[in-house]
Amino acid sequence: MEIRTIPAALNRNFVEAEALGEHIGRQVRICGSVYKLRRMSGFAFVLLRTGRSMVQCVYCKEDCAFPLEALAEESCVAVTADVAAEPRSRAGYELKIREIEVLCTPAAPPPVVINQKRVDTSLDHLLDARAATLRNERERAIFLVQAGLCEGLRAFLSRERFTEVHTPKIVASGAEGGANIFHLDYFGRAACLAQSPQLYKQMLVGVFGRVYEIGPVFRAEKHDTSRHLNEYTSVDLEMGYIEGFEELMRLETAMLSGTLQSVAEACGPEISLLGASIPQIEGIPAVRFGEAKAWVARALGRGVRDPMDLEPEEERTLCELVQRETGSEFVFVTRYPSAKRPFYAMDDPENPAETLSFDLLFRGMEITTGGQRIHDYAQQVEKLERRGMDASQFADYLAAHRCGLPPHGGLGLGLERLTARLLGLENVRRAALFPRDAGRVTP
Ligand code: AMO
Repeated sequence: MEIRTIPAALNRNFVEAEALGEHIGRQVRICGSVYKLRRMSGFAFVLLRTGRSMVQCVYCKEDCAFPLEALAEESCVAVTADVAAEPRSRAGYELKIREIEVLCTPAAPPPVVINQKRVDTSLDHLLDARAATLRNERERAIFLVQAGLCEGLRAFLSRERFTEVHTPKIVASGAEGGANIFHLDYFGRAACLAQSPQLYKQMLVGVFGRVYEIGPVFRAEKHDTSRHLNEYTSVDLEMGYIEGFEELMRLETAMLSGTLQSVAEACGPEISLLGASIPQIEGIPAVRFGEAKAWVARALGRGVRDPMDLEPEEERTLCELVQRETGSEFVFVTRYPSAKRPFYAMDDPENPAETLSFDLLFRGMEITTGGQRIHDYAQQVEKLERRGMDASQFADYLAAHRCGLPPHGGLGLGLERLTARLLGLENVRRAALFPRDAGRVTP
């Protein structure tokens, strides 16, 4: 029997596109997909799509034995090329193709043209043909920026000593109430898909002090809107030993400030390709819910409607007013009515009709909900009972309170909404790789 040791080394024979500048004057092998073939007189440009970049190569019949006619767009290839200094090119070098090895030829061309500036089709078709349309440079850039956001968030939270956790998505009951719960038959028992990691992240505050999770959550939204998905990625955090809910708003301000700065640095080419502007955050203004409602009603020239929540139009108007007044594209709305917030929200002891909570709006839309939670066992049981809820249904959650929990709070931020607002995408579906809505479970 032969036993082999696999070394912990990544000595690949291919040069990464991002490192090509270090190879000027040498011959390299590079792999990627043929994004675009542009035939000129006497030569051709072969644009390769690699993991994160587009690499332009030059093909001349005299230098390369491979017949260009045999090369189809979207073929996966390994190219051997000379890296030559070229001051006229933006990269500062040019790749002269010497050999092309085709690793896979597509069985058919993409169902829609993907190698133009934009994919010229309807939103539905864009989403139906995702395997192809995500290959478009702009569509892909959205998700490179989204990955950059997650990287920035993780770096910030890990620096602030938050522990990353992974909580179950198959759960026994809803954490957020409301009608938008997906019910499941779990081997004959009733279960559902997690609406949020809320109850678990609170339980884990008793263990780790500070936790975060970036993961999928599920909401059975029946309405077809441009801001709701049925499965979205929630950036959740929970922090113990807070001295008030404003500490959470400061934390979110610092987190977004640091994350957007790191995204601007890491994703410069994608951001400019998408024509997005990344705000610099030094501080975020905050207004009280009641005052925001009145301000918006005045601006819209009507009375206050739905005194419990902000309507989408009101969120847009409020953002415009705040931006005009302060220059900020973000605004915190604080102290939402207790009647509108879930059972775990801490009411203001001075005014129990209000919660010690907030939403964060960005460019006209809510992207975050957060607040302080009830940490005292008797108080939490009392609030559940006051709402006519059965405390025994929450025994596992309440076990954490029973064992003692520090004063704590946290927030949940919708990753797709943040991405969409940041990149100026009208529909949140554009910021989900494979969105789930009432009419869509494929691809
Ligand atoms: P909430 O239910 O307000 O709060 O959700 C938090 C954030 O998640 C995003 N969001 C959605 N994004 C896309 N599609 C949806 N259907 C959808 N629903 C919500 C929004 C929203 O601001 N447990 C609390 C958070 C907390 O207090 O920690 C919660 O889930 O951006």
